[in-house]
Amino acid sequence: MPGGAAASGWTAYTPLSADPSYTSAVLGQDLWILALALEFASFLMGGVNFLTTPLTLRAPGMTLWRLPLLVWYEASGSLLFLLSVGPLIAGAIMLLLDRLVGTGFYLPARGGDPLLWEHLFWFFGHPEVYVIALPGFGIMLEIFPVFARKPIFGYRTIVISVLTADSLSLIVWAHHMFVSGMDPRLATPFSVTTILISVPFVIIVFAMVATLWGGLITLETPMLFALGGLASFLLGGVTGIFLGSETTDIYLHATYFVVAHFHYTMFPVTFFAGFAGLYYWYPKMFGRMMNERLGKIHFWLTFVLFNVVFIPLFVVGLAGTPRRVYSAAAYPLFQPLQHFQVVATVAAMLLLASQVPFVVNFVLSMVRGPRAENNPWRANTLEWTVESPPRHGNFALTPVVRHGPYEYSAPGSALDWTPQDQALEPAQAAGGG
Ligand SMILES: [Cu+2]
Repeated sequence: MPGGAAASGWTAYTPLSADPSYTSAVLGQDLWILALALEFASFLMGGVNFLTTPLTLRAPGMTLWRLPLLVWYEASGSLLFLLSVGPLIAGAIMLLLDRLVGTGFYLPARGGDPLLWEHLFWFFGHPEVYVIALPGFGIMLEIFPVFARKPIFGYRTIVISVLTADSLSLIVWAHHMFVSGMDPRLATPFSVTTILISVPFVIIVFAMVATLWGGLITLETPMLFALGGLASFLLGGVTGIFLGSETTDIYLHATYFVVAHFHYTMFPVTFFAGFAGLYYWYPKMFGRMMNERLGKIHFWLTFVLFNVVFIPLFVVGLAGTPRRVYSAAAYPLFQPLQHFQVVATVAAMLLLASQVPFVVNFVLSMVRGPRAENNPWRANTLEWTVESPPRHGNFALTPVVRHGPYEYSAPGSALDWTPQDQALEPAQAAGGG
């Protein structure tokens, strides 16, 4: 029975991962590839669920243009996953066939092309970044209007922008391959599409800032995390332009600059937006409020330490420090930059430690937190019209939706919010208040 762990890195680049002389005896590599194919096939089924539910099971009156933006962003992320994951699953099966059956999709000796795997991998890999990011953006888009007490700026534009980003993200993948050895003439069109894709994201960020502009902003913990996520993501977006342009990428590609850029895009949309969502919906999930003081301590430590970890990595990357160093022999060359690495390393450990206030807050608030009202943030979306936590089946009666989710501070109304299942007429809203 052959043994051994998978040993071709997280990208499993061919020809190494397909080469029988190197890995034919490594069962772990076969299992790794099989697990990849199965895992993504199961994600696919989850994605179908996230897409079909908002398309087929909306409440009466909930037109597509009245959907909360989180739902739009979840659905468009799922759609993108659906469109991009097929080639990866097929590519993984082809890789297994090369290893086990003796086909030659990726092996030059058998007439194959190792770059094919990189194309299939990144045709999925770039959209996948958005599949991860879009729900995080959706959370921020839910939170900003609530804590600025303003309608969202440019609802339809925000939706159209995300669908545009979805489409464009299917034709940018080779920006991960500028130094792979592909035909350099191919780099230019992929640079152009990559720079183009920043346009819909700039529009989305503009809409977020315009929503905040002039609002009655309050800085509760969910809002702090959403704002911190937006601010950090900007740095990730801007540095992406350097990497999307093939001329600068050739220098930066194999350096720590990419590590820093990647974390400035992914950390904000997963951690900052994820925490924003947890703090925001915690009262609905558990019927109790989290502690604001601990939440704020958690936010500021996370925000400051995150930047202390990753800003130094931009510096060492610009200076040329390679990522993926396999031999200690390369390190003396970069000795003068070591203090940046030390700062980043210590900050990374402190960043982990600074999650303790969150864990304490999350667990203790379940038993000790003050009881949450149905709608502690005075939000419009339907989940806030039911008890906290919701009963089985969520709604006693199916709600009828009467307007969009972000109608805050409507002129002439006494309250500055109107839940989606209540009519918007100012007189009626004033009477109800
Ligand atoms: Cu990409």
